[in-house]
Amino acid sequence: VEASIPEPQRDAWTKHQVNGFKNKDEFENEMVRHVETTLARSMFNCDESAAYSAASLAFRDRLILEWNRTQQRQTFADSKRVYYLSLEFLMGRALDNAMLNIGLKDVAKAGLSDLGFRVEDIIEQEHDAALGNGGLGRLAACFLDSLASLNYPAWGYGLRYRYGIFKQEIIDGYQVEVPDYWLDFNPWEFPRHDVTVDIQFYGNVRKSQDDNGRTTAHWEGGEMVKAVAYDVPIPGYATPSTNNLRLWSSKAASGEFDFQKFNSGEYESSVADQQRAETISAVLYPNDNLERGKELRLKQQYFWVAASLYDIVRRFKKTKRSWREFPDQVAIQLNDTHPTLAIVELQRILCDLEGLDWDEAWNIVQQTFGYTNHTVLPEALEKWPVGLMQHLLPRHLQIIYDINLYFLQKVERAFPNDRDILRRVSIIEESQPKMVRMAYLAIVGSHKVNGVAELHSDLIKTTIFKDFVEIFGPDKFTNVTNGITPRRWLHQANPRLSELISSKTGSFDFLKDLTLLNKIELCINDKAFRKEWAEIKYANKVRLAKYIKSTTGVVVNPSSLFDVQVKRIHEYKRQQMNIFGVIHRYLTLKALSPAERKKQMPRVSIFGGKAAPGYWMAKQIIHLINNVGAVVNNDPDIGDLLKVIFLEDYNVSKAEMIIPASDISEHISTAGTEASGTSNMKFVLNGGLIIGTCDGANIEITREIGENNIFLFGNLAEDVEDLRHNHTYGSHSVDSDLAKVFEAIEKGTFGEPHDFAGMISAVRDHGDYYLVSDDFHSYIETHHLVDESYRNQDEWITKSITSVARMGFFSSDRCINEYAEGIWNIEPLPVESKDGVAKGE
Ligand code: GFP
Ligand code: GFP
Repeated sequence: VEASIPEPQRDAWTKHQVNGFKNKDEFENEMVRHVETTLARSMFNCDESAAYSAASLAFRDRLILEWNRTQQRQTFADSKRVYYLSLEFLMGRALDNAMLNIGLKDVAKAGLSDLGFRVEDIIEQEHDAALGNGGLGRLAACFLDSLASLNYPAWGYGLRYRYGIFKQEIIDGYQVEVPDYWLDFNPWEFPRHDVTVDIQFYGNVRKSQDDNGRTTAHWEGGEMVKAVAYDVPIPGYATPSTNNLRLWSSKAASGEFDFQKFNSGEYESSVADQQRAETISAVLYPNDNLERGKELRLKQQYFWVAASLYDIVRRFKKTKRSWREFPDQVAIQLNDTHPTLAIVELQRILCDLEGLDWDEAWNIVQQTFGYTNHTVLPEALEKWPVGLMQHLLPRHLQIIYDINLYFLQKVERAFPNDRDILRRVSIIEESQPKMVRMAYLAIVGSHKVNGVAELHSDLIKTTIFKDFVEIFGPDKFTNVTNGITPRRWLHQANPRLSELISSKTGSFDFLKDLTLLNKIELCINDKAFRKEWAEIKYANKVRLAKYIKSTTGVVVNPSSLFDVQVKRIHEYKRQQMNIFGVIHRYLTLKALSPAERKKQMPRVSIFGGKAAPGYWMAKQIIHLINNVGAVVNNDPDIGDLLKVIFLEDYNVSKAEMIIPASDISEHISTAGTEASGTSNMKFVLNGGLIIGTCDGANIEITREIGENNIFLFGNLAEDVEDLRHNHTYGSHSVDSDLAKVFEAIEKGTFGEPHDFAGMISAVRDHGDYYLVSDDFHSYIETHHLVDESYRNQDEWITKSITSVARMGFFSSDRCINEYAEGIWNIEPLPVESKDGVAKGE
């Protein structure tokens, strides 16, 4: 492209080339220009919201210049790219992240100050981009940050939901869901009205034969919907590399509005078409770890996958390479089974549209895809009714049948004497109705399958995917332990701690190589360092205490032990055990004499998290937490000894404030249920200790930081099956302390007991699937240990510093490098700066 521009024109373009601001003066220039022109305001009516808009536009302009250069560099280099397909990208706020990654926060701070604003206030104006439920979506966001920071040529592909995850309000102790309309003003996206794809649904399949007897399938008729691309630039840290997150939005294929229909009097039906099309990208499904099997969800999945593959294939075709080279140029990672239809779609493109043989096409498909599993919970494994698939995607169902046929033939040859294996591993479940098992399809169509922490990767090999390990061999299955980006989860969330660490390690290099954190262990006896360390934690707690006061009215003492559990509300994550433990603590305190009480360690129990709107039990847990708070926080016998707080509408930006303020945080899932967890990593990285079960990444965290620095409790994953069996067939009595907790609830101590009958009977009468009673004693004992440890502040700080020092492994940079080498086979694209020096190394 470049070579084809004639010299004189090229000179004109070059002469007027736009350069981003580099200093305070230029930044202020940009600010004022945006206020006065883009926003049509002036110094007399520029409030904080307008200042946020202008500052964001100034940074956005800078980002897009680097974005353009990065994309051009990648196109010319023509090297392999990775595409991360995820239905969720839980990005949070962008301005602070952009300032820090570009390295111009100080410039912005000074510039804003000149214009009469505090940078912290301006950052607070931004609405979170909340296009995700929880861990899976936030992991995708951390991966984008690492991919760009490490200079990998990588794109994310997702959906541009008009409504992200709902906003949570707590009214009379209950969760109420309010729509999150976040797109009113979003300076971080670039609409690409020229990048559109027509997506087909429904219709039927016709087969034709050519002269050579070759059959071709033609998918005809049905309905068209248009996908429009929106690009979100993703800046790397301390490198000019700026990658792309492309989000698709749905529109009626006929354009805005069908005038033919309008003129013929069908006004309403013309509007209805438009609305039906736009519904596809309207909402993020608010379920985590539960699949509901709704048609619209399947439509979302195909819409996004088809648009993304069209785009990927189009880009590949520009290189004029042969199809055989596709897997050398393209790696596609499936974030969970949600994008599994991409496997079928690529096979369809290659066979039906490009005319490749089945085997050749299938070879390409398998080499291209990798699949990441995030859960072993059966209720979260996706299955789609065959009838629905037939109706919505008739050609895809045929291809799935063929994939399954060839796969089962292979299995039959390998295991001639095992009839049952065919039934077990079939992509089609012979149930009523028949179902397509998406995880099996993902395994069969990928060259690598990975879990997200060691225990989880072992579990998938020995339980849900056991047969597939037999069939494909163990090498197809691998582990990549999750990680988090230290840019957001240390540098941005805890600037003072980041600064302190840099003063001891000599630079901010640890943000690019987190293993450098180990240098701070050498300062473990440095008095001034330890003092500053403790002061930072205290200041973060003061900030959270202020926030608690302003949002809930409850006054908490920042010297108390802050105990935090923030994450989606789910029985397997066991917030119910936590609140039962809090009630136990309350009852114990009440039973003490005033003199004895004074000796107890004051606690603040902080909860936050959303419940899926249809998940009744999770909502009851929220209700109980709030009711317990209402009683405990107003009990004059208790005072500062115990406060119970539920923070409304937990999201990424709140996490950035809450996590640095925690002394102890809870990661207490039933062993074997939490695939990894990533907030455990964030808390430890910010100097908080954790209490947890031997589950997910807790195990590897323990290995890295040492057993003395973590509070582990509870039954092990290997014992869970037997315990559950005993609950059902043996005698099962509730732990005696827990029984007292139930008694208090049933007496009405925390409001209408009837409301919590379901929570209690799940444990007492329905088999206690999540082993709350089995683990309760050890949970309570371990909390006593936490209290005792916290009394010895000196030792506590030693644990805190030691833990942070040993967290290097949990950077998402390590994680992305493992994917790049072990699954994607891609290399970073070095960046040459103008003076010829490689940057971003
Ligand atoms: C991408 C970007 C374009 C850019 C080209 C080449 O296009 O803006 O001009 O790369 O640098 F979107 P595709 O790869 O999507 O064609
Ligand atoms: C899921 C798993 C978590 C895991 C994340 C990221 O999270 O254990 O850490 O994926 O791999 F459950 P949710 O989306 O369910 O929060």
